[in-house]
Amino acid sequence: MINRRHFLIGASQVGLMTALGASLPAWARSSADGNMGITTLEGRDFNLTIDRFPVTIDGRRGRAVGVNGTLPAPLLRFREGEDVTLRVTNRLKEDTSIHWHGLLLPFEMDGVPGVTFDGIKPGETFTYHFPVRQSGTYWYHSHSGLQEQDGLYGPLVIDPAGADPVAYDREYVLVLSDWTFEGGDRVFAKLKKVSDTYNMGQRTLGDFFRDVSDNGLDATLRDRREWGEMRMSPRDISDTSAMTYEFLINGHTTGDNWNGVFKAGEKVRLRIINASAMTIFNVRMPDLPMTVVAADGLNVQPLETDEFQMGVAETYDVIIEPKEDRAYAFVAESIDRSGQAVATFGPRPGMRAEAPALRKIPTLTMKDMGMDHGAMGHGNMGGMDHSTMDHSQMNHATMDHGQMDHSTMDHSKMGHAQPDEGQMDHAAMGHAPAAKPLKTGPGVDNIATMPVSRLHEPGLGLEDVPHRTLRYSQLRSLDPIPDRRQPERELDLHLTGNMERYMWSFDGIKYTEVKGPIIFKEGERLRLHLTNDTMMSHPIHLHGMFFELNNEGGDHRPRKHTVIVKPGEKLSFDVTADALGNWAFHCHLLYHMHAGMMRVVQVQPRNPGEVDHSTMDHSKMDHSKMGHNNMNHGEHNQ
Ligand SMILES: [Cu+2]
Repeated sequence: MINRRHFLIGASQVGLMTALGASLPAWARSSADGNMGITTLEGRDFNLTIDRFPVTIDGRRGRAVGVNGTLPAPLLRFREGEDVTLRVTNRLKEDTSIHWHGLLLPFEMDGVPGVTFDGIKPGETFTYHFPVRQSGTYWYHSHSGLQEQDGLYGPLVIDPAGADPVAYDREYVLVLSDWTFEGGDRVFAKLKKVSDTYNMGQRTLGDFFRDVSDNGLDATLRDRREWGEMRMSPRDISDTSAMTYEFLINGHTTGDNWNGVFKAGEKVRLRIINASAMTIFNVRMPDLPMTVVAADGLNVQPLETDEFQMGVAETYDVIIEPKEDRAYAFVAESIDRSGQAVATFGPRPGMRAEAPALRKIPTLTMKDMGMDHGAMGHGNMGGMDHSTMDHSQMNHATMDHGQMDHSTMDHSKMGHAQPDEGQMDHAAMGHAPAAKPLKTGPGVDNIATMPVSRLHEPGLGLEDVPHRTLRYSQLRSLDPIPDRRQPERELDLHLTGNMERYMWSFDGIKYTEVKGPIIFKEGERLRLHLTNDTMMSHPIHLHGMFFELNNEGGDHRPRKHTVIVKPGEKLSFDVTADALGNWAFHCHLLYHMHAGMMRVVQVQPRNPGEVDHSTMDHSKMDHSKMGHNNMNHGEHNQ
């Protein structure tokens, strides 16, 4: 297959507009003029300067923190197999950093202050230098404070060393983001004070009467009562919204109308990056099917769809083939439907596609609390008849699962080796997920009592749209996964929070109060189970290593760096600990990470003389001697 990208980029108007854009002052480049292409830097050697600069967003002036004076930061283009050097100079009055999202590199180059290096001090230049070992669509962003919200993010594309299995005539990079004139620090402070500050979708009296007419008075009252007991708003889908955000495509609002051109009949590759701080987007192009060809940078078996949900930090590459002489809208709608960004693809520059109306706000149900009665029959409690259970008698607050602090247990000493065929039965080992020592408390307002797999569902709120939607269960890696071993060890992690107090954590313990990293052993094959006890979707990201999402895809499971865990969902992924060092592992909703939904994974070298635990008899182990009995989980929750 012939890759004509280089020829076309050079000859096309996109290249011309990018060149024009480069001669404009920074504030003009970032918005409102030359709304095509994106500033691009290509090669092996890069100089990036981080500073504050003025931007114009939808005609309004603001100040951004970013790279080389552009919003988003310039597109960096590497080639697989080359070594790259990036000198990053900090002109801010505060520390900064750049993390290369999704890249496989030595951990010292990963750019996470306090985890992999000290950060970049004001006035200092830090030199990143690493070999490029992969290809695809990625991005980069600050890992310091809330700078990512204020504009420090940019796209990163790596061209493959050999032939690209994806054929296309032309390509565009689309960076989706959320911008606030308030600034990240102020937004976070407001959320801490009043967590539903930006909730635009509170239930109304009109909704109540509509529910009564649809579902009857009894059902409506019961539903309301259950929600009331949980003290949550069923429309709390996102804790930020268009109340503070302008949604952007390549730095442009719908009004700014970013433009991409095509010739009818061309195959156009769109490299879509969700570089938001907080916004999960629904992406669609009305009247134009999209063929997904890559997810999180890696090729997948081509899959045609009409809409997909993108977690913060996920990337998707799609091929579109517009055939008509007309403008097409590219729509990125926020998950809570409070706003959207629309760009135009057309045969001529300057066209404007009609922006579709915002769709109805989706409403959460009990399923999103991990309490889906309807799905229980085929959940992991198959056969139980819940219809006769009196749910009202359950007191979640008193469900004390013991005083064990699971997060500090060293499973590596417990010899969970030799699982068979990936079907390890935790219940039989006394490690039943239901016995997870989590309980509600100040930092944990809910525990999913019946988490279910939701990989076969589209993103939240897309269940009833009248067209095809992408589900994680459909994704298949183009190449077989490189490590086909069964996991030697399994870990459980709960995504927890208290929405009213804006506390976010793993296993009820926020990052600043965690004792030590999660230990992986070099070369080890692990399975991580994630259970979402909260009512929100969390895009969970592991640095430094791709993981295989367990979606029944066998040797073609998709390999990802970020996965959305839906409310009330339990999912798992396998990972090979092949990258030594410290790696951040966190929710990619910026304020959730900032509030504490983060851990460090430490991949430790294997000791040559280490005992083979696989032959240990687990039944003789006395857990009471492990010293976990005196730990008070509640204390960690402050
Ligand atoms: Cu989160």
